[in-house]
Amino acid sequence: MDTILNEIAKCVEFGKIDKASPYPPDMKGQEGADELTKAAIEKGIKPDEILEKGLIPAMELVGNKFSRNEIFVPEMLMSAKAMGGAMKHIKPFFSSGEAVRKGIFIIGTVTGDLHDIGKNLVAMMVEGGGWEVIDLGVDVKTEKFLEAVKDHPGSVVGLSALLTTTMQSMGSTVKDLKEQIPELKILIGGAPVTDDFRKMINADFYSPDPQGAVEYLNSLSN
Ligand code: B1M
Repeated sequence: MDTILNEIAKCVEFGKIDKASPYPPDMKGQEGADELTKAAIEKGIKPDEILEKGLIPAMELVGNKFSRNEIFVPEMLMSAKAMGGAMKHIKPFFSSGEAVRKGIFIIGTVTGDLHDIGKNLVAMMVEGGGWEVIDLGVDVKTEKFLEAVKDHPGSVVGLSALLTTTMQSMGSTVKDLKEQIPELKILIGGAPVTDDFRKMINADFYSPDPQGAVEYLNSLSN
């Protein structure tokens, strides 16, 4: 059983989505995360086990390599896509309650900001870390975050901003959300954002990269 989980983990680590995918070149023609996950489920391996022993450790490896600048955005996107290939077989078990997630993470790019590449990476890594992710997209108004949090009590919010101008809306979103739901945990990130800025706007945590976001969320779920 461990062999197939190791193979799934390897596919995610190196971005092998499915058999048809030519990437990475040295795995061309081999089955990918998609086929192997389907096979693992057919063999009776529990979706939780595939997630915990295959996908999560692989995404952790990817996140750490990215933080150490050993891999870059394109490689990380391929890993996230491979994870997506595996997750499509696992997701139905979450809805049926057979598999459990660590919590709910609501993420969006703040009002006025259309940049979503970094936000999408964070969303995919957090999902790979075992969380349910609700992605509200770009240019998200405070009201939309508020509505989502009210629909999902106990969730954690993530805000991304890429423009110095939209850092202002990040500040007002944090202020408004905290006024309405003081206990809400808010994580922020994005190229111009810093930990000093986080302190200034009273958000709970700043992460410069997706792996830091996953680690923060996991610290909340423990
Ligand atoms: Co824009 N843009 N852009 N742009 N753009 C920047 C950000 C800019 C620095 C370029 C420049 O001038 N050198 C500049 C901002 C300057 C400033 O604010 N001081 C800029 C500008 C000015 C603009 C426009 C105003 C240009 C114009 O129209 N005149 C305009 C604004 C549109 C708007 O948002 N309202 C604009 C538009 C665009 C495009 C639409 C063309 C496109 C976005 C496409 C898309 O996202 N779908 C775009 C792009 C691609 C960029 C650059 C080139 C790349 C951004 C990116 O995706 N980086 C960027 C210049 C640059 O960075 N070289 C630039 C890769 C991504 C993986 O990194 O998003 O930082 P990043 O995410 C990282 C971390 O920050 C972190 O994790 C990720 C992985 O490590 N992270 C989080 C991100 N969110 C997080 C959340 C977390 C935790 C970590 O927790 C919740």
